[in-house]
Amino acid sequence: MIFMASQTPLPPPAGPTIRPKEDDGGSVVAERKTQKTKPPQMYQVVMLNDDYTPMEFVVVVIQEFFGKDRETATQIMLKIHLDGKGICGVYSRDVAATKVQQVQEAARQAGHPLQCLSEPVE
Ligand code: TYC
Repeated sequence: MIFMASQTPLPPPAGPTIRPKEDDGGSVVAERKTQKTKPPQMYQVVMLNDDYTPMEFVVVVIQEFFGKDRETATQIMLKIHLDGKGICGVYSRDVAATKVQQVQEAARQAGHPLQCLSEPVE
């Protein structure tokens, strides 16, 4: 059976920590401990299509809050328009939550029903 990687492989575990330890005979013994820290869970901000928010508004929001240039923002907007949803960016949990709030507030102020959410990356 062939398994496909669904995300970037984890970095190799950090090298062992070698800590000198006194044994009963007074000699020094090196003790190995493999580091177990995992990279943090990342979150993707997903924007949803609707029938009312103007395309131009979505493009500007993607440029402003997700740091995309106009061409990239337009491609993302069109993908959302055609597929129903699309990923605007991937961030740590708190940053993703802030992006969602910023988009929701901008949409609310402009009177558009634009929706977005954040979800853990696979
Ligand atoms: N479907 C909208 C329209 O035709 C445009 C749109 C694109 C709205 C992306 C929301 O996330 C969205 N005006």
